[in-house]
Amino acid sequence: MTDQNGQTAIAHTNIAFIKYWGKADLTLNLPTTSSLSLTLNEYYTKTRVEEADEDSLLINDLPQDGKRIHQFLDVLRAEMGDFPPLRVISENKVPLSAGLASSASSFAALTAAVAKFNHWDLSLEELSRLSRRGSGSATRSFFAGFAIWEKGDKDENSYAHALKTPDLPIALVVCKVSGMVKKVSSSDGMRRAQTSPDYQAWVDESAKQLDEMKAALAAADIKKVGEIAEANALAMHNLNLTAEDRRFTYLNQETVKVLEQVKALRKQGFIAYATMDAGPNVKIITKKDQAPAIKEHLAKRFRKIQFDIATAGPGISY
Ligand code: 2P0
Repeated sequence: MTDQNGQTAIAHTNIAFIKYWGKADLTLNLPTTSSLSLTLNEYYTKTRVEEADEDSLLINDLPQDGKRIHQFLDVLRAEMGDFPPLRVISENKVPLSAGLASSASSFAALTAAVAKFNHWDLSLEELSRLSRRGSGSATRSFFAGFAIWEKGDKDENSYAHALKTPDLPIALVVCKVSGMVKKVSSSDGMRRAQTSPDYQAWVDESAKQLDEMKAALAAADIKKVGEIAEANALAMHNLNLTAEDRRFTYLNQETVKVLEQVKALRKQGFIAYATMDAGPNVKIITKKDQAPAIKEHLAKRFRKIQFDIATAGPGISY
């Protein structure tokens, strides 16, 4: 939506099936691995930018410390040319900072809104590249369905693109284990994970898993997609537990109980594979027609956990 004073963009969040968990360059925010994600229909950020006296940030009507946004806007000014101070007004339909990657949709929407506001004529890949400096996972939120963030080795070649796949009846059962704000930021978590003796092995394995994942998606083999995603995620969380520089975990006892049920569901013949991000929530990869039964199975056993069913979502819109 464009009007005389501002510009609005909507970006949906994404869940990585092959994770980004480590940085090769802190300033440019280059990752150690390429990553692959599914954009989700149910969670998104709507961001409006307006000319103002100074850069500021409002999320769901609450004023925020806008330091990270201000720094990112300054990166955009340095890269693309100066523009006036902006008031950033964000409406977030993503549970904040609990491992549902609100920074992905936030920085994607912000990058797109700023670009439109300034009449920059950029491709989705160019927008993706710019958004990386705000948050790595944002690179993948410009595209509908599956996206791959190619790690690259310099500023120019580290961005995401859409991955064409056959029409997959894939769904996620999102288990909101805890709405608590995470104690270890993603950036700090990655830095610590990179001190694990297992880190290089995870990087090497991730490249193989990405190739296998592409093949599984091309074959529309949701079971295989789930198997690879779960192995990649569990290995990522193992890095946190084996960090030399202060081991930690985002997972809690409820997470572990849900993981145990995911295994039980598989024994019953369901397609059900888990992935977790920088928080205790579990996202269960399954087929659309199995998602309601999985949700029901879990809802009976975990009265305090909220469950959602999420499906593939659209790319950026204005
Ligand atoms: C991902 N996560 O691939 C991984 C898996 C969380 C776990 O990307 O430091 O907020 O802003 O580039 O993108 C979350 O990290 O990190 C994330 P920064 P970001 O989705």
